[in-house]
Amino acid sequence: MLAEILGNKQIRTDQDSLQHWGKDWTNGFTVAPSAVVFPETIEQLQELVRYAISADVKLVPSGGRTGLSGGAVASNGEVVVSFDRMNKILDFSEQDRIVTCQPGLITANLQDFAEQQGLFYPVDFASSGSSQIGGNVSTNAGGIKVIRYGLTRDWIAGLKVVTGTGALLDCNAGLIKNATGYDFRHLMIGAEGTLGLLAELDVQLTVMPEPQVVMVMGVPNVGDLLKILQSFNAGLTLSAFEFFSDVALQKVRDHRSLPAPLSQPEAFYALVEFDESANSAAEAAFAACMEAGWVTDGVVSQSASQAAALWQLREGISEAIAPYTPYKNDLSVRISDVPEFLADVDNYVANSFPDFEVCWYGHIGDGNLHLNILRPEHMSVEEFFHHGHAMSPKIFALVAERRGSISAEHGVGLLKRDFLDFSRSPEEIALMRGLKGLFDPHEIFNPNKLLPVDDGLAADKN
Ligand code: 2HG
Ligand code: ZN
Repeated sequence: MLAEILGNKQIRTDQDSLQHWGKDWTNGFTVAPSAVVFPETIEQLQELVRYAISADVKLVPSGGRTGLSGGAVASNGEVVVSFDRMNKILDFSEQDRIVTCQPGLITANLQDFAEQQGLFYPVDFASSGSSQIGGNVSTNAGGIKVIRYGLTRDWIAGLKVVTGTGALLDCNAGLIKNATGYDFRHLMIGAEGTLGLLAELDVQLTVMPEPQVVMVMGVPNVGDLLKILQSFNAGLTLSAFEFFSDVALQKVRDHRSLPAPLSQPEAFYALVEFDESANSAAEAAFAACMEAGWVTDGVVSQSASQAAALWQLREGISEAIAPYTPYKNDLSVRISDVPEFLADVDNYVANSFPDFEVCWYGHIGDGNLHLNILRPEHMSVEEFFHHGHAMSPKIFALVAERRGSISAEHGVGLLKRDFLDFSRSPEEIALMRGLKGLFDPHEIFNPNKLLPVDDGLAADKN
């Protein structure tokens, strides 16, 4: 009985709670957990696992529920394990610059804590005000500063995890050097809650960067974006290199009533961020790009608030297009493959669904494109998703042609589970299954996520 493990206030079974905690930001999946629980200690996590084994109950770990691949959706009577009450900072070592925290800590609270120490936690994205660090670890979250600082994986110095037998593993303990074999820490990062319940995290902080300057440029030809990136990279260290199309800009401007950044619209825009001291190098790169005709105009922030206002143009897009119930995709190819890949996807959509509007944006400096196709007003959500389903294998085939990834940062979850073989080989998937069996022998964690259903059939690629 759950009530033997947890207090009354730590268990909810009312419909509103089940619907609230039983899903993330992904649309289109049934939401039907049997209970939501709110453990507060590692011991309670272990007891929950033992209970799940004995009662044959499945557990769905749940963080800030900002995921976009259905990784935290509970569709079939599972117990949702919310980390909302395991949200504390437990320790900080000034010498090591390591914060030890619980997995439910909100990402923005970690960033604020770092700042209070005069330090910096560099993984950042639009949903950092709601997402939890445990969820970030589970998807190896990327975001807007990867080009300079890397992914969540690069900042996790250690973690504790409760495996599917109830055992507690203490992985790496904040060490810099550790040559004692397989690093289970890295296996848990990006595992989407399929191998264990994260119990504690050691997060590395770094030095605070200089104040940042943001520049937005108008770019008529998407193919020139990489030339612009190269030109900036040659002269300075960028903290971000993002892009968005004019379609995306119009949506975010309408949604937030924002002014146009430039006097004339362009088909695409590049947003770059850099240290204040790199200002003149950035101006020189900008001038070279203008000279070459890759860029037609630009605007540079003169203050932190102007920088934040320019960032809104990029970070507000996802929210602004949500009412269009878009067909969403989060893809990556090598940076050098981006222009051709993007053109191939554009051609495919234009030829197959001429009245669909494509809204491109993303972390182009990482080769990571967010492809959102907007539902036409006259079309029902059902019909549109049906077309989306038909589009997926075609688009993923274009990804696979370039040995790219069908999920760059949002994860596989339920959404892309049946398409995993476009990015991972049968041998890899078999090894993944083997690992799942080792860490979760009773199959209690996050059922049906990440790994394709093992029916012996390959996903339909036609
Ligand atoms: C972003 O970069 C997020 O804005 C969300 O990863 C992307 O909604 C999306 O497609
Ligand atoms: Zn993103």
